Amino acid sequence: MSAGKRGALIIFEGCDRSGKTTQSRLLVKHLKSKGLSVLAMNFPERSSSIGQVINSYLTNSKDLPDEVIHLMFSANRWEHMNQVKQQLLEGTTLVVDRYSYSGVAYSAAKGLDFDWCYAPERGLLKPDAVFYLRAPAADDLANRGQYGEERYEKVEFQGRVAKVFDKICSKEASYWHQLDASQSVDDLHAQVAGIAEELLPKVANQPIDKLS
Ligand code: Z5A
Ligand code: MG
Repeated sequence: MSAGKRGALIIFEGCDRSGKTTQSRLLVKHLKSKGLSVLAMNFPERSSSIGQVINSYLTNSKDLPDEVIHLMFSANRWEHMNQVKQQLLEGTTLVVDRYSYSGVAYSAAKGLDFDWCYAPERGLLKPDAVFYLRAPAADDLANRGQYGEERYEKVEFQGRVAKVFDKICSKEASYWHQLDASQSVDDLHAQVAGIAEELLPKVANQPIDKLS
């Protein structure tokens, strides 16, 4: 990539088992095969000290008030933002498995106020594209591998999470791409790859924006 051109910040969002990890890995592989500089990331990033607390919470070995775990998920993104910005400016595209929208969707689904949930996300880097893998019905994904092992993986709760994602998707329609998660892995990947390939040259000379 020539000097001064930045990479893109690409996010995968959606309910549990919607295929985010599968699709983000495929996209990284695809972009690498085109000779592009690309890195995978995921949130929560469980290796930091904050990430380890989040991991204990998710695996049900630790309990925390809803507000506290919400702010920890957000802090986990903030602690990585300088590194993310640096990588983008160096021309590396980042493909990120979950971001601020998961933070808002899961906490608002528990009953916390939507605007309160969004507030600590403001100022984080704004994605260039969000791929929202959306299941047509809340129980469509319940028969996929390992469903139900972590704290939030219950059909009724996932339905509420999906409603919050839908609300954000309609508000942020300019850079959100809603895709039907019940399609085959290959069909989804073809759509994602097509959109990402168009996106990269478009954003290369644009400033990096912040969530507002
Ligand atoms: N959380 C939060 O509360 N606040 C925050 O700020 C953030 C997260 C960032 C852990 O996240 C939890 O943290 C999560 C939200 C909360 N809730 N829970 N529980 P995580 O990202 O670590 O969750 P995960 O364990 O990676 O699972 P996942 O993300 O739910 O799954 P996925 O990545 O979307 O799906 P997958 O692993 O790619 O696929 C799941 C299975 O389906 C697997 O067997 C695949 O082979 C299969 N699959 C994938 N695609 C397809 C298609 N197209 N057809 C059929 N089968 C498929
Ligand atoms: Mg995943």
